[in-house]
Amino acid sequence: MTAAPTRTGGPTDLGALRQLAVTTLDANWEHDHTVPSRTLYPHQWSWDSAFIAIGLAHVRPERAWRELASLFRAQWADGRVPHIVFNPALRVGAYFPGPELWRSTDAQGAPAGHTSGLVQPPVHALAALLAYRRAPEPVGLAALHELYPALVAQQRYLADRRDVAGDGLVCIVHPWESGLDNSPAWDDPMAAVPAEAAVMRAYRRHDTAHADAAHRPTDLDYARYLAIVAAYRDHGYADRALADHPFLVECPLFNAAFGAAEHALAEIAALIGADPGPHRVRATRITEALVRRLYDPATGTFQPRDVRAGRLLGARTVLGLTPLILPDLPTAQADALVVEARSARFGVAARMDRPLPSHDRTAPDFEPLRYWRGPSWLNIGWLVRRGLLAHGHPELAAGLRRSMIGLVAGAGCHEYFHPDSGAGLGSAAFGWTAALVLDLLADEV
Ligand code: 2M8
Repeated sequence: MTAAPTRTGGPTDLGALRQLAVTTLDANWEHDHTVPSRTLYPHQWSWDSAFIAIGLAHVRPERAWRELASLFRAQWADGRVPHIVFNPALRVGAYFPGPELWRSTDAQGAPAGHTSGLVQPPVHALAALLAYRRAPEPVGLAALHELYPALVAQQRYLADRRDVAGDGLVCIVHPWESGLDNSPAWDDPMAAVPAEAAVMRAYRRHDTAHADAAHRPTDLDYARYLAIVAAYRDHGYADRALADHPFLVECPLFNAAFGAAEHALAEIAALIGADPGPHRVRATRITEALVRRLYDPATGTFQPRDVRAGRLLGARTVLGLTPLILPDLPTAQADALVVEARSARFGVAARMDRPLPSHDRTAPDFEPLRYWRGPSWLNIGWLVRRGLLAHGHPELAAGLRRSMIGLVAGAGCHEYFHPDSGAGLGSAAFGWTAALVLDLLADEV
């Protein structure tokens, strides 16, 4: 196992590690879903639920299916799966921004309960497939039958309503949709969003009451987040008039997940007796569009595209590595991503001396403590490891796996980790960290 310098609080052996992960998931279980964190994120989050279902399938398979089913019950009529499903039992102010800011129930086609109006990377079909593989019976196949139409509708929403540039890729309309909220990837398009930090005096941020403000997005970030939400909400979360929207970006991770979902749906379709053909065709088209529009031969990695400005964004973040999860990524691009992953920027190796960071660790704006601007996150490492396996790099995948297990063994099920010391940061009992470490432990290498 990777050495764990200056970390404290982690379990002592792999059995204890597994137990800690199960206990964390059990403690975060809330009637029909798992909260990412009891303190910071007490509602249901979309891509968290997908990652969590992958881990639950190992230990509480019935809950894995309930987790996905409860999320998809909040799906909108247009097929969008909201990024937050609010728990009505919680007090006003339990999370900011809460239902009073989103006002989803005023929007056409929204469900009766309160949700956000944004989406997150569509990793759910992959999660359903993996959950099925770990726990096929007794309910697995029936659950796939139930989920399949909803998963197809989720993809249809993205393909039909969010291809703003008409190039076959999905556009995200808010940094929150990427899941990597304050990544340096978004600094340029965010700088163009008019807002002033002072507007935050009118609100009470919930996150900074539970986590160190120096580890979180700034007030100016939040002022811009709210301005973008207001722009979308005030158009009823309709995607028709997006040309004037203040933030329009094609994200490599989001689109890689979009393509991976079609690959997973092809397999699910075959399992339930539906036609996998159309999913395979769509998967091929998405990979082609991703390579054509987001691969930058000059840097040898994938870069987000700012659709408003009509150009690729320059920051080299870990987002660029994630198209590796596409099994049909051409060899030239896959090889280039492996070079990028092994570079001093990201340090992936058969024996890693430091965890995979979320941003280029040689960049001047690398911030080891601030959320998605440097710290190491298990969900991203888990995706990159899958990609390395898919493209024939088992030694690198094994190095990354050992590094991730070492992080949790050293510090516990933290939300994110210091990219040098591995110290635990953010929530100390985080859902997807617990779930994904269970999945990593279940694999041999
Ligand atoms: C973080 O995002 C939320 C907003 O959606 C927040 O900062 O309050 C991100 O890390 C996101 O990827 C994650 O899904 C969410 C819940 O864990 O927290």
